Amino acid sequence: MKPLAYTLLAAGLTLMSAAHADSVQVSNVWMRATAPGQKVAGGFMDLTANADMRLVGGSSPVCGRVELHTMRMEGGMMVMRQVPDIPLPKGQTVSLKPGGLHIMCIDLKQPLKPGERVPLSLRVRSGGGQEQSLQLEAEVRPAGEGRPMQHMH
Ligand SMILES: [Cu+2]
Repeated sequence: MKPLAYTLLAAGLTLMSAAHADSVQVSNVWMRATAPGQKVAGGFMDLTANADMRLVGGSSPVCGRVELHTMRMEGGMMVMRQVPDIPLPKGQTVSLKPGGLHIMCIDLKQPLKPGERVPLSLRVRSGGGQEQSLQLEAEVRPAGEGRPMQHMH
């Protein structure tokens, strides 16, 4: 029995150390389709980190740069601001969604059409300062989808 028990224990430790590496699970990644001539597109997703981490930036081949934005009501108007990073607290799902935190693809090189898939790379930083990049694919969805509500209080 003993050798088997040791083997299982060793395997368990290996799994634990692998699971302990800081990582972020990303799901439901989409970008809003654009009208001709539109130069920016919002991007949205759900992120769940297994340690305290931060989303610090990103890039995509379809646009010049990717910014992190927040949107909220200020004085009765929706105001959008760039933020340096988006905290991803351990074990909590952070949703980037219309009307709230989002990423913004700026200087679009082409219109985004519904149904297309767009490569998107995001940079995340661990508490210790190590950065890693996540290679994702965003689905382009029709512009009307997920439109923020007009009357938020
Ligand atoms: Cu924005």
